[in-house]
Amino acid sequence: MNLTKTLRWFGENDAISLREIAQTGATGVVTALHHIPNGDVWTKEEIKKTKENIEAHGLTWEVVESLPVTEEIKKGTALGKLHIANYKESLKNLGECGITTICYNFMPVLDWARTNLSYTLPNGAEAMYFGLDEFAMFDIFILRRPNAAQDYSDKQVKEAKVLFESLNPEQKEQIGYNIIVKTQSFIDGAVKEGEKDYLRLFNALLEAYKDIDKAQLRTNFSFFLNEVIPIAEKYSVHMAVHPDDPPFPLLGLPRIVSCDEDIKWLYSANSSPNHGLTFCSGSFGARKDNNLPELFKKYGHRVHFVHLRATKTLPNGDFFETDHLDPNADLAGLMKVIVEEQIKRKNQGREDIDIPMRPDHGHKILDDFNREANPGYPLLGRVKGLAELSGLEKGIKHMLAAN
Ligand code: DNO
Repeated sequence: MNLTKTLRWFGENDAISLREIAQTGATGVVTALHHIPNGDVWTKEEIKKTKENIEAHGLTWEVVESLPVTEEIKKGTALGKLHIANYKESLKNLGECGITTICYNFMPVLDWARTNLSYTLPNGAEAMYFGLDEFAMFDIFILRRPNAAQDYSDKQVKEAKVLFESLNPEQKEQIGYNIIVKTQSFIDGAVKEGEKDYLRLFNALLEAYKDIDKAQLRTNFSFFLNEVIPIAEKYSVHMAVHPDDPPFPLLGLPRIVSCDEDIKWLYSANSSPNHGLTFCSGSFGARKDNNLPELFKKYGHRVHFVHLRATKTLPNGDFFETDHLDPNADLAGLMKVIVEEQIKRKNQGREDIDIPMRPDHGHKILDDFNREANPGYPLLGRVKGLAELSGLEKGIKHMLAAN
């Protein structure tokens, strides 16, 4: 009984190779067919090529992250229906190729968001940071989203203005580019690398959601689930939705996978065990009312994939990605509950005991400063996280005599 250790790999364009991943202690890889445009079918031929490549390195393709849900599906348009048909085809093909855990998200336009990708920690390592004032500044003064100021308090608008006026043009450009392009393009987001007019394009993408509130987004999500989950059941595939990161609304967009009440809704929207959650501790953990061990205790029976990462929230509400085992984040408490869930599954005779997990993100440390990596995915920082979390799991299992 072990959590299946994985690392994320971004395909042949990733500066980190499968040969290196094979040496880290991970036995599995989390990846996607990044070369296939969002909404198109993943053919068996393409799936097999990637699978064989991974297996040639002694690894297994454990999880797809992500099989992208297009903006059209999230908006519930006619083209979205065609994309859903393609999605089902991809699920069938993946299931038939033996790849049965699928991570995806239902966040409109913007997947994860950070305002600073290289926040220096006291020991010289770099982490990623989300600043509320910086984000407000981006929204109101850089993006200039119509009526954006209405979403913030007067104090926040004032502070955002002061911040904006203190930055030079390059810094302003950088922050917009990071939020819209740099953190999104490598995960197949809506705006691609090389897009010159990204501010305008991004505003247009946001504008398309002006009539979609939380209730409507939930309706569109339910529709998607009721279409794809029967296919997941038929091909023994587990769908695992990723929570919102950060877990609160941004840019006037609704967010629907952020907290206890959302997960409750999510599970009730479709009751199949093939429909569940990617439990991302870093995403849920950035909100004070989310108690990680409690949430897992409640909803762990339908968790199909685990992302382990710790965040530290500052008094002003900003947060940054701290050490995986930072005592403030209680990942030890969470790991204990995960192990208990494994024991439960074993006693129930379930087959999905070795839940796949990956250390989510990592600090930039040591030799990471000398090589390329996507934001959040430097090799050594993640390997350190993987080693720490694996030791934690082993120690807890030893104490509980659970093997
Ligand atoms: C960022 C990731 C997310 C995640 C997607 C899953 O590093 O955690 O982009 O992969 O939300 O669909």
